[in-house]
Amino acid sequence: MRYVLHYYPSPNSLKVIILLHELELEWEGRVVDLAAGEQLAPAFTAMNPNKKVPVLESSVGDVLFESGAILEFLAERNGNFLGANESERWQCKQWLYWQMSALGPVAGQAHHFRKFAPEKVPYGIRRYTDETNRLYGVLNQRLSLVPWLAGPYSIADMAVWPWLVHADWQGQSVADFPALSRWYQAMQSRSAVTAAWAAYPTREIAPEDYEVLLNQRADALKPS
Ligand SMILES: N[C@@H](CCC(=O)N[C@@H](CS)C(=O)NCC(=O)O)C(=O)O
Repeated sequence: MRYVLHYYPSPNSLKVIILLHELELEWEGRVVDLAAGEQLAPAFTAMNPNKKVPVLESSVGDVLFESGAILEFLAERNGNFLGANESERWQCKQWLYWQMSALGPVAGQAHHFRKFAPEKVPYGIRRYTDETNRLYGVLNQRLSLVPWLAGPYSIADMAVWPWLVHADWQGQSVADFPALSRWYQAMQSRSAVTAAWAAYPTREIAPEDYEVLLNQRADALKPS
């Protein structure tokens, strides 16, 4: 089985790249240039009507979007990183959904208001900086009880770590949270994480290049 990952150097893509390395799968990465609007092209929209990366294709015709679903799909198909028993599996899903519904969207808004918004909105900056800080505290509490989020290492850890590599964009410091720091370093010492990070092109994109990302409404969904 071979896979193609349509991605961009962003946390939601990095989590899938880590899992592809952990599972030692055969895969090829194709960068979708978001600033150039490649995610709006009909060929991409046919794979993901939500017009966002990542998207995974398999050599037998599977096409999936939403990074959490992609992580579950690959982990289930390969029988690894989901927890070893029923209780761990539910812990894994619980923390995965927490990342997808809380940490990702909130930290993403912190990136937006602190780094990319064309106007400085103090309420938005404060709201998302503080809520991200609270979520780091939630992680710290959990990780003071268990080595990894689900107990054993799982896709939940792979989903969360990429959101912490940009802690400075969120006005946070992982070092302020002792248990989280211990876990963060344990993540960094995994060879799959190192390999994923090494191949992850960091891009500094000027705010004006984000025009296409910041100004989409429903009419951006019309076929072009
Ligand atoms: N919930 C989605 C979020 C995907 C997402 O927001 N992707 C961003 C990059 S991190 C994107 O493709 N943005 C392009 C756009 O908004 O036009 C997932 O986890 O896959």
